[in-house]
Amino acid sequence: MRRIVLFWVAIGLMLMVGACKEKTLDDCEIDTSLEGGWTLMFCDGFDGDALDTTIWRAADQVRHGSEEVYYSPRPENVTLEDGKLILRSIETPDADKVNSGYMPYTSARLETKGNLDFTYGRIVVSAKTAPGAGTWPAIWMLPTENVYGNWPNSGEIDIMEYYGKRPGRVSAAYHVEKYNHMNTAISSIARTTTLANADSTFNSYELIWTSESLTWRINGQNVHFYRYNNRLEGTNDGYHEAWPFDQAFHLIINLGMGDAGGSGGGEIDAEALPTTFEIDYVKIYQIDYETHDKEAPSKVDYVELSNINDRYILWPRATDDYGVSHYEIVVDGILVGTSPVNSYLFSDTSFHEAFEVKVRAVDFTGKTSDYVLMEP
Ligand SMILES: [Ca+2]
Ligand SMILES: [Ca+2]
Repeated sequence: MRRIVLFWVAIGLMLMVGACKEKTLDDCEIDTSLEGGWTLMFCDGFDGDALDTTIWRAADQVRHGSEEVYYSPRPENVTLEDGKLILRSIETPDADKVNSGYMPYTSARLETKGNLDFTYGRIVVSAKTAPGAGTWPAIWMLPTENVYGNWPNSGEIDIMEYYGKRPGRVSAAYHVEKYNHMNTAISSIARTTTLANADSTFNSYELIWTSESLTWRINGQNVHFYRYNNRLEGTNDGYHEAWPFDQAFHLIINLGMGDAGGSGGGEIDAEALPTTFEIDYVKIYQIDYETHDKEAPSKVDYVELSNINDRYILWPRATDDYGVSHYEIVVDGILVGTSPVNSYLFSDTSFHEAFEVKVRAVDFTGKTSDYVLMEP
């Protein structure tokens, strides 16, 4: 897990504030920790003169799906203005139309892949979406390594998507192997929230990503929730078919345009251009376990063999003061595997012959519960 700990920044800011008391707080000085042990791990208030390219990589001459834009790192498309990150979609200048592969519009797409990859955390983004038919601004996350296979098997988390063709609403969603828009009703993986001022003012879009669940919030109100269900999932490929969210992910912020034939922005209203997707700040918190976590996890109530798959065992979740990292599965005294969720899929049924199969919970500081034996 990569951590960019900003304690030295906090100390520097405190000194700066002390030196010039008139200064108003900038975004990264506000709410530097949240209840529940959440500590600011990364913050960008976009207050400087130039985008921090050690974190944000701007796509260059890249098209995404059937969108009608090329993403560009040019200042016309991505810039900082008045403490805001501005992604701007414009009609492609005539000078750029010499290339036969040009798209009618250019826009911007930023990602943190390779620079800011993390597992679990609380991501808060203050954003104003881009008005105009055809816009498709999004704040989302993809896995940095496709450990469980290509999309959607390794997962996708959409913190916020907006469609200019239907203003006044925003959407939050997840995509995994078992549940995605190709095999599942979109209404069960995505939640749409009415937000009349989405494209006229800044709203707070938040994802609370723990080892157990995803919770989406807008302006502090829960709008969507997802977690692994060990009675329904994990029996075919293992837990990752429904919960691939135990790996490092990175952030993507882009202003998509068009995709008229697909599920995206739809037909573009050229009269609405240029249009901007604006970000006031991005904050990422993680729990400071070493400081806060004091208790070992509870032991699980029981461990049982599934009655639908004889390679699959399951148990109720353990509880912990700051969260369970994973479970350890031990067969006749040998650690055979770990699982971030409350089930485990064996590769074969030889464990049926074992003297004992037992499971214990481990928290993020390494404290462990007592073992519980699988019921005979
Ligand atoms: Ca700002
Ligand atoms: Ca604990």
